[in-house]
Amino acid sequence: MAYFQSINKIQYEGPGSKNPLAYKYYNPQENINGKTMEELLRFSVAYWHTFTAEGADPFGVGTAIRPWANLTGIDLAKARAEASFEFYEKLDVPFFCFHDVDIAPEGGTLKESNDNLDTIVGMIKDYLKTSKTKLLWNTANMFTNPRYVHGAATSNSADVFAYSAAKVKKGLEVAKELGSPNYVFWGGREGYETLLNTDMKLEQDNLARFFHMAVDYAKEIGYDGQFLIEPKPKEPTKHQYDFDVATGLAFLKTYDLDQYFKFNIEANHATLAGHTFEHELRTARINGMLGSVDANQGDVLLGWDTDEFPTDLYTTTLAMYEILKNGGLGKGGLNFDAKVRRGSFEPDDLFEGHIAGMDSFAVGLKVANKLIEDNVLDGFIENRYSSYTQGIGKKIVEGTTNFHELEQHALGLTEIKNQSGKTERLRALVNQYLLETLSSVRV
Ligand code: XUL
Ligand code: CO
Repeated sequence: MAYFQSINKIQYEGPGSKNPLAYKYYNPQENINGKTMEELLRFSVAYWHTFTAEGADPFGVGTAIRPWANLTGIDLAKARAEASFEFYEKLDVPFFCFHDVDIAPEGGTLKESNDNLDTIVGMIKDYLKTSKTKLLWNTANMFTNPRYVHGAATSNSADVFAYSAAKVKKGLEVAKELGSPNYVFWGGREGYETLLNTDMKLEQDNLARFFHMAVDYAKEIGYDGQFLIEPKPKEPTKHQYDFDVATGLAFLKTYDLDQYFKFNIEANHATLAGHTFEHELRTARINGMLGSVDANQGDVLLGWDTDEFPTDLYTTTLAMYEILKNGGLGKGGLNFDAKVRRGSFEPDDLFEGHIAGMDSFAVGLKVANKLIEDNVLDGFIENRYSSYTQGIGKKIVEGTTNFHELEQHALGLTEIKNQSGKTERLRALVNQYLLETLSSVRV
């Protein structure tokens, strides 16, 4: 059965096209430096926003019109799974991601929930045999059910800790069964509301114990996917322990976990932490910890996670710059952890949202590639730090000097010459590259 009957396979029609259901810039087979756009961008559909969510917000019920809306329970789950593969094929997208509860309803007991999960995982496994679209990552939802009111691995209740362990154990088995290259940990309620009732040290120690047990279990069952931590500073808890990449990295290093994990960086989480998206990507990249990306955008006027489809070309350019400088995303991808607005309730909007996001990242890729090819920023940066390539600077970098020698050097200085950082010139250059790329692809 077709769920999106009026929609044909989305084709690349080029920038001249006015067809809302066509790619204008994302041309999957286009070659960028020896790799196709499809290989470099590794787009993924987030199951929860696209097939499970119904457009509810804290003030109102769902508005979404969905072709599976008349169904309930496991039949609804089966219809969504069926529809999802039709959607991936029509969009021609290589990956998808899910939480356990997105794909199958929770039962009255853990055993019933696992049985429901097995039913849908079995269906997905069959689809994967013939579908070009593969699983990018899966994860366990440990934040929706009331049992997680005080957290999962950081809950004050050892029973909740155990229940959470059982969920991740099952999640790792599913990841192995479906050949998932990554497994994600987003600490949904791993944080606190008030320090007045919180043993922060025990909670963080327990979180680390939980991660070590997950690493051990993956080894035990022979699951070799990449483990990813997804930082977020707040929401739903007031303070989340995985605040941002730097905090996450300190945590991983403190508990000897850094060799087992990388980061899944989400644009809107970066901005909630008071950082730019590219700051988080750069922090992960320079530490060899950039694993995957949740590609969305926030709203500068709103202080919460709005999970919008990414359309800001300046940001997609700077993000793709970091990703290309990282040598790509390896096993990771660009997952659209993004939802259409509540007012965009028609099924077509699901396609148009993804097309907008994919085209925006395709433009970002082209511009970033050109910036790197022409050595625009690297050349400038290299020159800016040239004082470290000779004389006393070289000695600092090589670790062959000390405070005595540096003092002598300073005493001998008659003047210190600084150069302009040229922020405005560089920003204007990025604009120029953006506009030139856009005009050169216009047919
Ligand atoms: C929540 C969020 C999650 C994770 C997966 O803000 O980003 O959907 O991506 O649990
Ligand atoms: Co996310």
